[in-house]
Amino acid sequence: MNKMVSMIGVPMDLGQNRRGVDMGPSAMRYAGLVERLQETGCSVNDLGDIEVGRPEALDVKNADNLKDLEEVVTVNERLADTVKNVVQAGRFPLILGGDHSIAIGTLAGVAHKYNNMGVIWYDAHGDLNTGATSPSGNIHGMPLAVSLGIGHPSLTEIGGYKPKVTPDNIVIIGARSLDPEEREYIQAQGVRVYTMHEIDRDGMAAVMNDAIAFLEAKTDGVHLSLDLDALDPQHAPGVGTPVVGGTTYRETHLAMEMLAHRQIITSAEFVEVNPILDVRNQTAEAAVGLIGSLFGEKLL
Ligand code: NNH
Ligand code: MN
Ligand code: MN
Ligand code: MN
Repeated sequence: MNKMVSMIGVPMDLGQNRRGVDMGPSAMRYAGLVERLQETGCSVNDLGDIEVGRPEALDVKNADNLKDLEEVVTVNERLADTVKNVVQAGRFPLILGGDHSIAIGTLAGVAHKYNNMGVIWYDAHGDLNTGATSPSGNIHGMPLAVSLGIGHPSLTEIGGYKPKVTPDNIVIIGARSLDPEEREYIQAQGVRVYTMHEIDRDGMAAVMNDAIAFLEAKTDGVHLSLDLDALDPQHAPGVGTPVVGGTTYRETHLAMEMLAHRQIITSAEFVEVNPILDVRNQTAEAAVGLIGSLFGEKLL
């Protein structure tokens, strides 16, 4: 694992309805993220936050069932640029959200470096919608589709190229809320999905062994996109779209510890932390603990 970390906050809340997720980056910093990383031997460069327009100041539009498309594009172009520079400098990009629409910019910034970028999408949801299939018009339900080159051109072309990833190089872990067209896409493309069923049945260790072996064999870099709503709301209540029946705190730590052990992650983002909906910053604290495990923090 590359321990030269450049941290980027993205206080984005335009990709979904509920305000508050824009405070995610500060909540994670407040929960001691930098110190935690330093304790695990990382050299941390906090680049601060990407500028995001205030909803009150924006002329909010919903054309093509894509809420706030223009500003989401602008922010993601900025993020893609910043992440690209971090990658080119040989450092590890760690992105703090913000809603999950920021994965569009992160992947745009990271994937140009790799020929076969792998992605682990750790999420209760598939995020495979487009304006045409989305039940909500919220762009945070679309970033994986966009990164696969599907959706509105102003999103898929962010960073100046597409696609960022291919369907055979992604794994989704923790899914339990997939929309009908997301299921169709997954089945048609044969996307590897470990739903909560596989996690319950085989255990997180078996699922992670399988996912890591699969990606290790065919990719030259792996991005971890971790949506805190993958965790059960008992363990991560501070998210905008909680779904019961999620992974536990320990299961998710185990997943991070196995990723640390196998050294396959080359970039990561932790998204959807919403302090307004949280209980005493518990979700941000969980995220910080998980990041510690990802960077090799040991229990003994
Ligand atoms: N699938 C729903 C949608 O597209 C919900 C997405 N919500 C998320 N995704 N939090 O991770 O609107
Ligand atoms: Mn998500
Ligand atoms: Mn590439
Ligand atoms: Mn989600």
